[in-house]
Amino acid sequence: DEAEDTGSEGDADSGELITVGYAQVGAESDWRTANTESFKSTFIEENGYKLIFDDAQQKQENQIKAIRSFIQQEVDYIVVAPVVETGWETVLEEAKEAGIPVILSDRMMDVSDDSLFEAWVGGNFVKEGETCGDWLADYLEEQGRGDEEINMVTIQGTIGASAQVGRTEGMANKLEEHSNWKMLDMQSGEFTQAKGQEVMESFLKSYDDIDVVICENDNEAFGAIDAIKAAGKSCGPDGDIIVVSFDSVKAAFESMIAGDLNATFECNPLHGPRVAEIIQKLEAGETVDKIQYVDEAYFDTSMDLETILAERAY
Ligand code: GZL
Repeated sequence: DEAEDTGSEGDADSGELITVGYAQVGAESDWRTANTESFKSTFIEENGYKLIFDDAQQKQENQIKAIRSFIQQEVDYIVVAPVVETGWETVLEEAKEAGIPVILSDRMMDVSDDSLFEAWVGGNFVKEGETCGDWLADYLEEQGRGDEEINMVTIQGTIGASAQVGRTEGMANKLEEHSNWKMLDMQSGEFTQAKGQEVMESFLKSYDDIDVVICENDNEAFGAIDAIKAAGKSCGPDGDIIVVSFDSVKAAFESMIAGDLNATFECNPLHGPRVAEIIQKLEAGETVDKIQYVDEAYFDTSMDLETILAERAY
C-alpha cells in the first residue's frame, strides 16, 4: 500500500515490480514497430516489470518530456532510444540527480560524461555502412562493372541519428576506396517510406544516370522502388538501378523475392531481452559492459530468401 511505498528501486526479489520507463523514438518504420513489440513483450508483469511506454513521434523535445515524466514518477530505470545523438546532457543530469539509472538502446547519445548512462546496446552503424560498400564492390565486380563509372545517391535517415551518421560514414569510407564511384547527392528520407519516395522522385528528376540508390532503412527503399517504377525505370538484380537498404525486416525479404530490392544489411531491433539482461545485472549489483554491439548479417538475392524469411523473428 502507499505507506510502504518508499519510492525505492523496485526489486524482483521482494515481489515488487521493477518500473521501466521507455522513451521510444516513434513509429516511423517496420524496424521501430519490431523494436517496440520487443520491449512490450519483455517488460511484462509476469517477468517482474511494469513498463511505461512513450512514443515521441520522432521529436527530441517529446523524448525529453517523457524522461522528465519518468523522473517525476520515480521509475526504477529509464531506457531511451535517442532520436538524435546530441542535446541530452541536461536531462540526463536530472535523472542522475534523481538516482535513476539510464540505459540506452538502438541509437547512441553523444555525451561528455558517459557515467550519465549505464550501458548502450545496438547496431554497429559504421560497420553496417562499410559492409554495404564492400557488398556493392563485390556485386559490381560480378557484373563486370568493377571499373565502370558508378553514379550513386543516398536517401539518408533522420539527420543526426546515429544510424544515419554511422551508415553515411561507413559508406563514405568505402567511397574513398573506389575512385570510379561518384555520390551524386544525399538527402534525408526521415527513415519513412513516404519521404523515401519523395526524395527518390526528386533524385530521378535531377539525375538521369543513377546506377545505385543507398537507402538508410528498408522503408525508404520501399518508397524509392515505387518512385523508380513510376518513372518508368526498373530496379533490382536485372534492373536499371541497384537498390540496397538497412534493417532486414520481413518486408525487405519480400521485396528481394519480388526482384525489387538487391540487398539489405541487418540491424537487429529485438533489444527488449538485451535491456532486461542489463537491468537484471544492475539489480544484482553486477557491472555491465558500457557498449554492447549486436551481431549483424546481410541478405541478398543470391541467397535462399524464402527459407531464411520463414525463420526470421522480425
Ligand atoms: C537503427 C534504428 C533505425 C532503423 C530505422 O538502430 O535507429 O531507426 O534503421 C529506424 O528503421 O527508424
